[in-house]
Amino acid sequence: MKDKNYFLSKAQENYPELIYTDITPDITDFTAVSGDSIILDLGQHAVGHFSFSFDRVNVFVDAPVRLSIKFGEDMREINDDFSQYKGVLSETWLQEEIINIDFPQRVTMNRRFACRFIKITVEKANRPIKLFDFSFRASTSADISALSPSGSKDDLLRKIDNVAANTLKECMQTFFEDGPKRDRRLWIGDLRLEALTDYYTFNNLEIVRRCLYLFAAGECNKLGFLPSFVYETPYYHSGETYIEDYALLYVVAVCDYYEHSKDTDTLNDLIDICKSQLDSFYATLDKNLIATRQDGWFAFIDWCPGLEIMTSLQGVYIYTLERFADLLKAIGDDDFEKYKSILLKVRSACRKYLYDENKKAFVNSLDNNQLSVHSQIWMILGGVIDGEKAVNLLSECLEDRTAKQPCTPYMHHYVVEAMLKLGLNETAVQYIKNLWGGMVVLGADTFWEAYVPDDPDFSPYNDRMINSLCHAWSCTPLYFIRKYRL
Ligand code: RAM
Repeated sequence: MKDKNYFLSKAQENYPELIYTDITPDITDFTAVSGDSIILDLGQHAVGHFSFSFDRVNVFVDAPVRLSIKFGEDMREINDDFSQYKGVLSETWLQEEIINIDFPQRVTMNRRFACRFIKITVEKANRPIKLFDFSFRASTSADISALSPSGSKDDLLRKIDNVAANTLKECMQTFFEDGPKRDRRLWIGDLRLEALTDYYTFNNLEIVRRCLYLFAAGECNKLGFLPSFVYETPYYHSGETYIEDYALLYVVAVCDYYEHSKDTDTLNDLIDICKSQLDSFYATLDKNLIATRQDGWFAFIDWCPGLEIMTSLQGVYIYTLERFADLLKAIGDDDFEKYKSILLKVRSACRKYLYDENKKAFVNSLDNNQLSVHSQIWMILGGVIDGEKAVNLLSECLEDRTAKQPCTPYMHHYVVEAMLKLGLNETAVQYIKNLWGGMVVLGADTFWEAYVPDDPDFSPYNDRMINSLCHAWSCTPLYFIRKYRL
């Protein structure tokens, strides 16, 4: 019987092994009095536990010593004043600890941190103290020895490839985390992109299977959709948020996995869940086969303020239908005809109801007549429009300053995918160089959760300090570079 316990036991069978590395920062010791501070540089982004030794200098310590220890994914974060934080997510994600140490000892901090830089400030020491033997025990389930060179002849693309591989490596722990600083959980949208990139880097299929099974064990909502995230640590907990586009992308992640691995056992375990996600979505369509808003309903698409998402969501649906129908055909499943025929009907409904002939774009009342890059991209990816018409639409909307533009590398991923689908390889290369290359030029060791070149302070959460600077969904340029040999 394939129930929650079965799926959780399969997830457990695929528990990946963590690989540990001890990193020693550039500075070996630090003699200090109250008010002194020091910044350690690990020389790379790392996820793990920090430890150091503490002793007196001459006179015994006299009283407990108080340190504040701040972890920054970059130097900007180290210099930020966390007391000024005004974002919408909890400030407890900001990585700063106050610790009191009673007497000379080796200190290993309990909590896991994601950082490249560590700033230690001596808040109070009654006598001079010495801190030394700094060490950071980093973990990942990515086997770096499995990584082949990028193969690109282009210097910047090779750098981008390298930063992307680091990003994925850092997010690969005992499951695919969205960000090792925040939210440290498994989201479907991130999983799909991490898995794709994993196939071209570490090829750790265990972790992909584990994550697919963790969602299979999730509690569906009233509409029948999988949760958009699950927690894995310290015990399994199915998330409370339901995102329809993510539920669909779960199906795509299964298709990607099967295409890459040809693992029929896992596919057989998950195929009914895939069908149920598409059937649940079908139930939300109106008589014209266009999706309708539901109670307790949420679609993500991108963190773009004020973005209307109905057309994009419909595009994600057709994109998923197409991938799933192809999969069913490949494995000889009798339901192939059913999904294929829905696909064709829904696609023509989109042409009829979502496209504006005058504006020559997918602009409609369902989205309050908003023009967005997102809608155009998802209609292209859904095969609603193609050829020269699609090529023109794509370049016009990207240049149109009145159109809503993508805000996250997650959405930029799908822009690049659309370009490559239309055969615009050179345009895709330029786009990757501008976007991900822009972060490289700004010194990124890993790719950021959000990046808007004209607005360096952009945050989906109303404060840049909480942004994750090593974010799973940003690792995909590597996938494009390697798959398409850019
Ligand atoms: C944020 C995270 C995560 C993403 C969701 C929708 O909380 O960045 O990666 O999948 O949004």
